[in-house]
Amino acid sequence: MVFQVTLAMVKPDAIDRADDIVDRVLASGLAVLNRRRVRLTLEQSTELYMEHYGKSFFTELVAFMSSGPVLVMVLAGNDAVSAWRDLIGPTDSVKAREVAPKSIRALFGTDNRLNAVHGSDSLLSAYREIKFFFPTFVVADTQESGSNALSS
Ligand code: DGI
Repeated sequence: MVFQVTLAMVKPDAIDRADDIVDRVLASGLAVLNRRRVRLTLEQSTELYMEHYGKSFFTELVAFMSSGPVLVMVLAGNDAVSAWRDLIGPTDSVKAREVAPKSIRALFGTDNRLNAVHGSDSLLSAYREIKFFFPTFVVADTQESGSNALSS
C-alpha cells in the first residue's frame, strides 16, 4: 500500500448529485484535500482529453464536458488512484450496473458518455490533472514524478 493523491471529478450530468458523491468519497476513507467547482471551456476540455483526440467520441466528449459546471477534487489516501477507480466502476454506466452495481457510475451515470465521474487512470495522469485544475497544489511524492528537492 502506498499513500497517493488522485484527481476526481463530478461531471456535468451528475453535478446536482455532487453532495451524495462526496459522501461516498468520504465514506470510503479517502480524504478531500482540495475542491473547486468550475465550468470548462471547450478549449480546456479539449486539452484535458487530448489523449482521445481523433477518436469517434472525441467531439461529443469535449462538448459534454464543457456543457455545465463540474466539481474537481484532489483526493488522498492509501492507493488513492486505484481506490477511486474501483469506487467509480467501469467507464460505461450500463456495464457498471451489470458488473459493479454499487459503483458510482452504476448509481449516478447513464451510459458511456454520461458517466457521472472521472478518475485519474495512473499516478502520472493524477499529477498532470491536479496541476491542470490546481496549479498551485504541490505534489511532493517522488514516486513516478522524478526527483524531489526535499529528499535529494
Ligand atoms: O478513464 P475513463 O473515464 O473510464 O475512460 P477513458 O479514459 O477511456 O475515456 C474518457 C471518457 O471518454 C469516458 O469517461 C467517456 C468517454 N468515452 C470513452 N469511451 C467512449 C466514450 N464515450 C463514448 N460516447 N463512446 C465510447 O466508446
